[in-house]
Amino acid sequence: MGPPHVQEVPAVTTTPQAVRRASTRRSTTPPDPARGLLPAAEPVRLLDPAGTPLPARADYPEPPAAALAELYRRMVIGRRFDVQATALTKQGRLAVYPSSRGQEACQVGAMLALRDTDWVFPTYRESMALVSRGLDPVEVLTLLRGDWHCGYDPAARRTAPQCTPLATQCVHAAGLAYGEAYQERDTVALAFIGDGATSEGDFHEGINFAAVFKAPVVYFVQNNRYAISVPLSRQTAAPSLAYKGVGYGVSSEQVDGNDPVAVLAVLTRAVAHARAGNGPFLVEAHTYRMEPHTNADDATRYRDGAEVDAWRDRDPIARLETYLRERGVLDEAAVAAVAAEAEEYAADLRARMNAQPTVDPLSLFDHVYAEPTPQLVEQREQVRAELAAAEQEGDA
Ligand SMILES: Cc1ncc(C[n+]2csc(CCOP(=O)(O)OP(=O)(O)O)c2C)c(N)n1
Ligand SMILES: [Mg+2]
Repeated sequence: MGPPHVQEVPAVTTTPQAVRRASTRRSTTPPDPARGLLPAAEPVRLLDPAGTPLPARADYPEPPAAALAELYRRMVIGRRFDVQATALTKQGRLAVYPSSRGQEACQVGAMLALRDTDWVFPTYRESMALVSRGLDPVEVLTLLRGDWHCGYDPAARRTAPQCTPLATQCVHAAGLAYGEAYQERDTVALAFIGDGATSEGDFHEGINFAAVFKAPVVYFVQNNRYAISVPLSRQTAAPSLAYKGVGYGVSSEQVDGNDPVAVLAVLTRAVAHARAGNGPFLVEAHTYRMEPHTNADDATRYRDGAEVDAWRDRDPIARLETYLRERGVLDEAAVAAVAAEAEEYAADLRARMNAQPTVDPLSLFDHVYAEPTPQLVEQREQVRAELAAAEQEGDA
């Protein structure tokens, strides 16, 4: 018996032509429409969890040593930034901070795979990625400090505001990328998205639009295994989130998100695919957020310490450091220099965040409507009068 897709020849078809037709049917395997779209069965990995290199792969060449050294440097600084930002929430300097500790390979790898002229569409989780892109950390934290604007100039930095409404950035990225391609510029847009947010309609609408119109977008799913307290097993029955691309005709891959070398290699290929005009690419990185969802969350209520400890053993920075020391790319002095640079970075951030921001309370009413409503005009006047009275009291 042939494979199930080969049709049986009906008994009545005995003419030579029919026999020829039947034999042609037998020898032709129908083309697989999902060929080239499916992710690897196992996440791509170039280093094992201890930092030992795995056999080289022709499909994902290892990035040059200089790029890996820079990846290491930015990951160390990125983690120090993250620790500092978390401390600032405890000191009342930040309203809220969603940490991405443990996800450094994804945060930094994504930025290194892009050109400065490419666009980034981040979520609230991507502060580390943005500072690693070279944005001023005080500007990046402005929104989380409670200001009404995102702190940096999105057009100048080619970085959209950090998005809190889940998955909306997927649609924005598709539109921006389509517009850039339409104007014959080879810009790529990279949209970050979490595992939970791939259940949102905007993810599906964005990726479908990008696929149909061949918009150069890389959808980068950081699967950190939780959407606040909802574990992946309650989120999806898909074999891997990367499979969500295949149904839309989008090339997809999955990667070990705690293997910095593999993350950079896979994203480099994904970005090249999009830039070459082949349409979007979906990458799922398997990773883990080591900290609670934000400083306002208590993660011990929904996951146990043993799980967190198991992921601590897969630390992406230690993994890359071991590998680069082994290869002679890093030595004791280089590691110490990077650590010192990270401390200086944190000290500067601390000093600037501890300075009292000058905020005009009346700016709360700006940019709400082009024409303020009568209620807003009245409320603004109330606040103005209260501020004036408080100032007079202070003077008296
Ligand atoms: C449209 C929308 N629904 C719900 C929320 C509330 N919310 C904020 S973060 C979050 C979990 C998202 O999880 P995931 O996509 O896995 O990203 P992660 O926070 O793990 O990076 C939820 C449900 C929201 N911000 N926007
Ligand atoms: Mg998540």
